[in-house]
Amino acid sequence: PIDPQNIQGDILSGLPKKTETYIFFQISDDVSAFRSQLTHLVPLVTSTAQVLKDRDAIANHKQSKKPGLVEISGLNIAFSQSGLTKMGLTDDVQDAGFKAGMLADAQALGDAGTTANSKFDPNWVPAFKNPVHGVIFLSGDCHATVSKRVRQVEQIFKVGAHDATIHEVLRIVGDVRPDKESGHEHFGFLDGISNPSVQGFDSAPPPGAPAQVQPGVILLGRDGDSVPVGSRPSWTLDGSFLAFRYLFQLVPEFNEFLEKNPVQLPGLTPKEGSEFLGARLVGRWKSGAPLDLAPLKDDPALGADSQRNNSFNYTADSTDFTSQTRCPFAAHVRKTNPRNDLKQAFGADVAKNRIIRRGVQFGPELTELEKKEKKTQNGRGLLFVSYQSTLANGFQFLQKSWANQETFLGRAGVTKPGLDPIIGQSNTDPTLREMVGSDPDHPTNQLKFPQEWVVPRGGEYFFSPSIPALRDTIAE
Ligand code: N7H
Repeated sequence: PIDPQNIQGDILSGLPKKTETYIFFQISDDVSAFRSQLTHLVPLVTSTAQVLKDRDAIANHKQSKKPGLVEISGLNIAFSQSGLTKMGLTDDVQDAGFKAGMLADAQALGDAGTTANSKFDPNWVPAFKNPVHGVIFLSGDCHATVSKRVRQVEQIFKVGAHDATIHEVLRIVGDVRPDKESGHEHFGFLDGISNPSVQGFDSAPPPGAPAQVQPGVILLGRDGDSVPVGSRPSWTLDGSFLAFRYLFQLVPEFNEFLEKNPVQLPGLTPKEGSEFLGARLVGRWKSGAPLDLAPLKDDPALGADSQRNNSFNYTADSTDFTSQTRCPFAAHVRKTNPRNDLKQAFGADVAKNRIIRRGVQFGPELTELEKKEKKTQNGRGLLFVSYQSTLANGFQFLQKSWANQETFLGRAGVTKPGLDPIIGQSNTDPTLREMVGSDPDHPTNQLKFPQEWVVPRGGEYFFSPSIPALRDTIAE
């Protein structure tokens, strides 16, 4: 059975956070000093068991109606293949994507870039174009709490001293958005609603919601892992691959597109038509209410109700599989989790392609100038994190085989639903950025996108080891 003491807290529960600092680092050449100092970090690594306790404390505090937030902090650590290799951990974890790293995958992911001497160079920030050995991320209720934790980490690895054992290559601070926008990503949509419920850990999902997945879809070495149990190195048990993406969002530009292209239905004002278009692109309204259950009008009570807001399967009526009346086939949430569509089309189960999404927003709220000029002036977006036991079934598959494929998931009458309007991308043919189905009354009308609104600027594939593996195998 799964022991919550052994698993890093972000994977199955998600570190509770208002803010989160990511420290991307390289390990110095004094690898043995690094590995011995790591023994001091291990006790600070937040387990799943600790997160469950922290969540109880947060719930009790809320009930007590005391002001402010409970002081809570969390810390997790993950390594890339180059980091494991640097430490001499060269046994084969059996994941081709992880071993090659994200930089080698950038072109295949569709990231924009240039090619010189047949070498692809993505438009990424420099830090991710060089080896990043690992990431330590620290979460908390406020910046002061996280800063205290950051200082502990810096002391452990002697950051700033001549014999520092880590060299920080990039630090990114993510912040949950303020007030009413809390939990909403920068385009304004409630996020973090649909994550797979894991057998042996989560309680049963509400009726109508997707079935539980086997733990091995997320955790290596558990039932449901696509690599036969027992054939990966034993220290990888209960670890998970962490795909990190540094995604910038062009919010005023996205808003302007919605403004200029409202869905025209009788009775809708232009403003309502624009909101409707946004919902058609995402598959949910800003409140979180899914189009499959609320096809014509937002239903904020539905969006906020965790017992109902994920209880759909694109099977609302028997004809729905071939109809886009309720939800476009290309809508972001339908592309990245087609739920029952896969069974209808191929008799296939979507379970092995589920990912657990964590991550947090970064960057400031829109300024008045940005609103007025409809042009991004400040970097903002999503620090995307997903967990899966096989990258080729999880993040890589969702991005390459679903979001970026205009033919997915074609069906009667609609052979090319188009790209995922939010994250779909093509670096070979930019004119591919289009979809059909945005207008429920004219489901074959094409809608062309003048640009991308989500711009990847880097990332890496990491491995988040179990706590016993950190203690007994990686630290020494
Ligand atoms: Fe997506 N968005 O605001 O439009 N995403 N996403 N995502 N996403 C989801 O259902 C968004 C990205 C998935 O189970 C919601 O929890 C943005 C990447 C998956 O029904 C919203 C960005 C990948 C789901 C957004 C972004 C995914 C999902 C609805 C980038 C993987 C669950 C909330 C800046 C390759 C689908 C919810 C399901 C949901 C948005 C990135 C995947 C609002 C802005 C890179 C699997």
